[in-house]
Amino acid sequence: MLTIYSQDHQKRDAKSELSGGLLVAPFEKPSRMDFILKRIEETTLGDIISPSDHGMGPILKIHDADYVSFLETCWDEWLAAGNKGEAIASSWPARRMAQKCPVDIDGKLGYYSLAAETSITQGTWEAARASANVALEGAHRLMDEKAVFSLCRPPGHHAALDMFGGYCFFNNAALSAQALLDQGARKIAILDVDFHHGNGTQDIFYERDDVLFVSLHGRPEDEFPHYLGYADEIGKATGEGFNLNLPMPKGTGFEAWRKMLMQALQVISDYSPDAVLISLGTDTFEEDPISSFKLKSDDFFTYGRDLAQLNLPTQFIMEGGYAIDAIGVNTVNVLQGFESGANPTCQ
Ligand code: SP5
Ligand code: ZN
Repeated sequence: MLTIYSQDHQKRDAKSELSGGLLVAPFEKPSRMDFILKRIEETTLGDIISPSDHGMGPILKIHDADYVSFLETCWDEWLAAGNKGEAIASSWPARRMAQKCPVDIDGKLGYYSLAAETSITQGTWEAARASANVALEGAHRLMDEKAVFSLCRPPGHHAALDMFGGYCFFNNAALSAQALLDQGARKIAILDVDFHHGNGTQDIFYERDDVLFVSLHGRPEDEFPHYLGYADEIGKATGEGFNLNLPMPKGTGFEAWRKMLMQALQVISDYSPDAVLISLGTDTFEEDPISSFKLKSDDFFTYGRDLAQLNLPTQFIMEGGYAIDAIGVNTVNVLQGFESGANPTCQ
């Protein structure tokens, strides 16, 4: 399988994440990529290529232009205001307050964010742009390849039209889905297997029927992003019936998770899309430090093989996964499982 990767992700190297009342070293860190790359090389999964620059056009089809400008200038504005640490939101336009973007940088940070754990730092913009290019290059390559792996960092599925958070800035899966439609696809399915609900992806396509969004995740009663991901969110207007949430309780193991996956695969298959995008977070792993499902390393191979049953052009887009020692094996197991299912004779 072809991998698309840019080392510019390293420019996102935040020092602080608000967690448990402390500023800790972020879970979403550059070395995640090193472990995945090492495993790709060990297993000779396939070539690794760099993306070309796809420009701002595709990004502005998904994200609000003022939000994009905010991401580009946030760090400079934060420094110009005399701040010493990383840019972190500390107040929000909550219920019954005006939903107007202020001029002040503290006001803007709250306006354009959905969580405080994600700081904006020098280099975040460049890394987010590179990650978007990795996704967009994958969409482009999917014309010739049956399956591609966009090794995106920073991740994307929490990012919405005009909000960052959950370690995400641009919604890489949404960018790719739109690019595939613009290349001539009629319908795209996005299957989000990250432990967390893909609130950004859901929101972006909530009123559309040309992108089906299906998500398996920790239920919002228990887990981040807390305020979206319920089973009764089924889409709206033209999009009604094209959003499926499959929330699961803490402690969910592979048997129960795989049953939900089978349900997801049936719904995707019935939709008969031209391609499927997998928002691939491997934070469902039993040892993940911020999640509560119980998948084991071998389970990732098994479900990768299950995904091949769809028999569709497939783009894997990297999302979360924070158990650093196992992230390489778990992630590449999905890809190898997929290949074993796609080519059952060449195991
Ligand atoms: C892409 C992705 O996986 N983003 C996840 C962002 C989660 N951020 C908030 C996590 C809060 C977790 N608190 C867990 C406490 C465990 N003891
Ligand atoms: Zn996640």
